[in-house]
Amino acid sequence: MRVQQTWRWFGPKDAITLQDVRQAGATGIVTALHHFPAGVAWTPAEIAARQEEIARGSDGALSWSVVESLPVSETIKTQGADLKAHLEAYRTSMEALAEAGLQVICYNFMPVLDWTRTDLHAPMRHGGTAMRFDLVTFAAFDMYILQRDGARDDLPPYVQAAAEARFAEMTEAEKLTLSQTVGAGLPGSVDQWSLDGLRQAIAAYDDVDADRLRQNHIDFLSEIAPLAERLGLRMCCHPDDPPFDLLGLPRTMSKASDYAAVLEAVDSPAVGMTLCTGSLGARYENDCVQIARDFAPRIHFAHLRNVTRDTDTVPCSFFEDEHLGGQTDMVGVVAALMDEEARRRSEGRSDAEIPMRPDHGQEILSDLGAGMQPGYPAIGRLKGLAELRGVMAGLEARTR
Ligand code: DNO
Repeated sequence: MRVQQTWRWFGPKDAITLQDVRQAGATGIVTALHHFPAGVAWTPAEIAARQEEIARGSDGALSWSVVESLPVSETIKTQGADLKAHLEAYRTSMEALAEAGLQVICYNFMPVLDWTRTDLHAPMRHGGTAMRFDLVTFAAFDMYILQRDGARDDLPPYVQAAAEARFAEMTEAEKLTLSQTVGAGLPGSVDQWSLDGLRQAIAAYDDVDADRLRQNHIDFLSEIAPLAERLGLRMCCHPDDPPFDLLGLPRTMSKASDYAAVLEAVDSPAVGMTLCTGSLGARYENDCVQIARDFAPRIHFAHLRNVTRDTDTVPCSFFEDEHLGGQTDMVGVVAALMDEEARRRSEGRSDAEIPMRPDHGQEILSDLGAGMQPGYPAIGRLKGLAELRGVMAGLEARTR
């Protein structure tokens, strides 16, 4: 079977074991040294220890195939004081990872918050739960819990009015859960934010508008691309999730033209995209099949996931649908990835295989109440992977 099937594993603390991952049928592990704060160089010893854990826990069946994420610090994103040291630490980590045999490194360039949801367990009609981003609830957080200056100016009037009504109805417990959900740092995010910490982090972007942020991203890539090329690394930027501005902060990797601008500015095969259909799919004009085809040679990693939007507007509310449900043509995306793999193979490229992972999953069956990492339940992801594997097998059979 083509397209390397991987699984995100959060390290020894993950409630899902490597033996579970084997039973799900994945052949590669996606992980990171989550205990290293952004800006601190990863050490060869810790990288080796993680590789050994993976080999030992899976009886040698699995290995670490993708780094997600090597986080880019706020200092690099804003070009703050200590920029040089942070870039140096990043390059040191890249060197150590390459030395250990890792080649694919995912990162993102979202200011302050990584992926953001307002409800981690929204009930679905089938009895399971899914994650949801609700624009009105998020606005209630922004206006009344964070009490951000200027929040109203960044929100459409109808959202402001609805947020006022929603906040008035919320219990204290719901308000607390909402702050924790937005600010508490979902898996893979760089930091855990208190409200004050969040306000300070936002203030660091006072002079960073969208153009500045995009330029800072290009500067960052220009700094690391020559090294990545030399080391044989493939850097791949994850899209903004959700793919529109939040908290008055610019987001500049939200649509095809954003990727085009950055990937053209740093035109290196070592610099590319993490195709996340769930993130991009939350913006109605993002046609993920077209994006997969247009950016194919620069796609180094894929997150396959589906969303259903409440409205075709930007910004909008959405929930995480089943992998083959939702509004993205998943069969079309998988076909595009498989065509690209075939093209690379015909060129004899060593990076022909594009690692993918079933991204997120709804909580179903024994996932419910099991307290796994939000978005990363065992059964929901296993179901997503099985469905995607079925799509791949079907597509492959048609070419025989
Ligand atoms: C969420 C993930 C993201 C992703 C980072 C990549 O589930 O897809 O947190 O890991 O944005 O840097």
